Amino acid sequence: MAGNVDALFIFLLIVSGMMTLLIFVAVMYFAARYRHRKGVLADQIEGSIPLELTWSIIPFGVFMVIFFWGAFVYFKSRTPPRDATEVYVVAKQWMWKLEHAEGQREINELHVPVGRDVKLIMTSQDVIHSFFVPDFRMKQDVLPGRYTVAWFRATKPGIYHLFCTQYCGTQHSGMIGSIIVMEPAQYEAWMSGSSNGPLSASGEKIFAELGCVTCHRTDTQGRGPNLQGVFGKPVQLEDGRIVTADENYVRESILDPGAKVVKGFKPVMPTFQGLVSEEQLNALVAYVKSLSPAQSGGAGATPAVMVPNAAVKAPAKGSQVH
Ligand SMILES: [Cu+2]
Repeated sequence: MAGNVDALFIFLLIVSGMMTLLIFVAVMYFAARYRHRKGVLADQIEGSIPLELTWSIIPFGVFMVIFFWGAFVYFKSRTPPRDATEVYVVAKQWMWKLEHAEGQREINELHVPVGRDVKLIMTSQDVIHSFFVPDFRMKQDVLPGRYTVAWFRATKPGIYHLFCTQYCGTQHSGMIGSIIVMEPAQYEAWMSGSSNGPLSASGEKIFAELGCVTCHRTDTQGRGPNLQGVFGKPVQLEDGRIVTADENYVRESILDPGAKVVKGFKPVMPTFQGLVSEEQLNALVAYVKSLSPAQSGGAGATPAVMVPNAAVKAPAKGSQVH
């Protein structure tokens, strides 16, 4: 994104610089031209339509260019590509804990291959932090209690600074790290080092240990929804709303199961608030995500609504609340 951001920034600087120059020159010219002279009375000018139109239309055009250009850059930087590699980030006073979807864990360091899209799914264990990589022109606040997302694609191997830019306590200034961008071959070698197995596999283990499997069965007989193929799809809720099953939805459903109950189910799930760590939550989210392989299928994936418990009669066609 650096090239895009810089081009827009330089354009803004040039436009601002030109306006500043124009205003200063005009102030000095008018001050000299219309200075007070003994015995000379000023002409009263009642206005000029062409002049007013000119100074309305030209700035309007310039502002619209800035608006659309800025919106384009913003949407691009806010929308992670669908096939991006995922890295889970947990911020805490005062360090960054990172875990690759493949299972590698790191502290204050993130190794990535050059040329690959990397999506960061971030949360905080305590206060608000902010993930800032100036070289990538990328900054995203990291909040407790929810996920925020950012992405980048490193284009040159090297080591880049990572800062926390949200004042987060005594050692805030020490909350720094590096993004280490490697050649793909080098990265593969690094990857083949220590690993705890894929994050989704850890999630599957936690899913079994916490007994989630007893209700979230892979058929339609469970007391909870079958989670196969749910991630990334719209979900119809008991109160008629339709939400998308994204990372934040899965997270909320684990910590506050009563908040969004799936249509056809009872709010019987207990909360896991305080029972699972941020890392375990990330693993669970990765696991639920791994149950939807169509996720990587792109925009063509067919939307599906969670299948309610077989005992509850499915709503007749066309009667769904939208
Ligand atoms: Cu911080």
